[in-house]
Amino acid sequence: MAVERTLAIIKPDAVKMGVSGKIIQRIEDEGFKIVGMKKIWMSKEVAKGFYYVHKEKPFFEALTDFMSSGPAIVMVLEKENAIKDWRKLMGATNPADAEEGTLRKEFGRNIDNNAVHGSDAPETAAFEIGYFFSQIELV
Ligand code: RTP
Ligand code: MG
Repeated sequence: MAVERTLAIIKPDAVKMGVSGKIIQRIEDEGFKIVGMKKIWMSKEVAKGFYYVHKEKPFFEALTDFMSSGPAIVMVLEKENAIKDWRKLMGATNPADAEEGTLRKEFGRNIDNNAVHGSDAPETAAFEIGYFFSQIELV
């Protein structure tokens, strides 16, 4: 299996709830190396650019309002099979469907406030990492 990098976000709901530390601990416990991390408050425009693949979806406005509603923590995680393994640790998009032991089960409140984000494929990971990080910020 190849060592991969993925883009993870602790979304504004989880940062506001004060559970960032717990989520970061889980990330390290599960064997991910944090190679980049920063706290940012996305503007609406930045949020729209990040989720542009969803621009035609009915939830686009609500999603980008939410993502720009407060500070978030963006991270680059590295590990073998990082993309799939991080999605697995996050759990299903809707916390109501998320398995026991996943972050969205524990910290997500509903489909709009679901605590964490993860890239869904190597191409999206490359785009999303480059969207928030320059090469010298990844160590
Ligand atoms: P994310 O991109 O945030 O990691 O979430 P995801 O891959 O699990 O889900 P995605 O399909 O990419 O959707 C992005 C975010 O939009 C909201 N959403 N709402 N009402 C709906 O049917 C619906 N579908 C998606 C969720 O907040 C989701 O995280
Ligand atoms: Mg997605």
